[in-house]
Amino acid sequence: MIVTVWLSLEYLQCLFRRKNRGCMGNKATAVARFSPGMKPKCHVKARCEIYPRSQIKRFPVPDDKVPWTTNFPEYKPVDYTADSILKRPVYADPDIRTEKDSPPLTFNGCDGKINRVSHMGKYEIVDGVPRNPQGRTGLKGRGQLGRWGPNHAADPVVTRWKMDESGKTLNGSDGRPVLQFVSVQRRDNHQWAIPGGMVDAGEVVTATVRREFGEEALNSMEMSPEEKKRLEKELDQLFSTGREIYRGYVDDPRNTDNAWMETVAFNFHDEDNSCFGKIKLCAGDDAMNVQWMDLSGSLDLYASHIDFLAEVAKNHNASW
Ligand code: RP5
Repeated sequence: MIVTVWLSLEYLQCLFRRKNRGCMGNKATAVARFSPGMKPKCHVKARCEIYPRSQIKRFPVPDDKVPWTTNFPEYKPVDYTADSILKRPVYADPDIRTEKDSPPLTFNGCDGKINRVSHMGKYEIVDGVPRNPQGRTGLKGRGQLGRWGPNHAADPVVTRWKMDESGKTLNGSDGRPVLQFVSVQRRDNHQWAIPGGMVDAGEVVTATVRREFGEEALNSMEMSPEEKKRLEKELDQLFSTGREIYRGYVDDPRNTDNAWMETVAFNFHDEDNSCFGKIKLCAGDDAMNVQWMDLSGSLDLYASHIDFLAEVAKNHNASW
């Protein structure tokens, strides 16, 4: 189902709660939602041995000990929150375990403009802090993540068919046509990824995908006001239709027992290359490179981004 405007689930939840209405912004206006059936798998990258951008070693968690329901008496997760997070940048929560006089956070709800609702349903609060709904990670605290509980992101999967110079679609070894997507190389770990990013407080996810694509794949932050205006028009066309392909937990290496990434991923597909043909890719912000990359099951991408692409390939009956 192609949708033109989304009203996010979390926005509805906030509306029904009749409080903290600014939580997801007020801009979305109509309901039309695709419900993907994709479920997250058992997290693997969220148990990576060395925590990103640190020397911290996670407590090893074997596959069968990931669920909180499995008894694991020897479990002693390392406690780690990066100094940069403890310094309280705008997007970071207070350290609620030590700053006892800080105002309580509204878990499983909306805290002013901050959305603390999980796409995965209600999460547990244990010893005053949220518990990762996908299970143990070998590390407690927030690591590199600013929020306790869900840290919300949005991911634009921008696709086109791979064509030769005459405009003929090219097939892969399985005989199916090859799709390409806009991929960025992350500055922090040099891994290729979908150009997604964090949802700002009060922002709707449809605005986040557009903003992040502009910043990371088109370098909009470095543009003059005139160039930005022109780009806005092109992006209007580009992002006017899309399909939600995933909503939920991300197997991100930054996840901890108490803080984790969640996303809403959308596919924006340009069937005849009429939109993207006009737009020049240029890496910006957190991205060091950008390129059209062939979709394939053998790609090694950041977090669980490969799973989103598998869904896109399936939807378009593309080579995989
Ligand atoms: C992933 O991290 C999400 O899928 C999204 O692509 C990304 C957002 O984090 P930053 O790129 O802003 O670090 O979990």
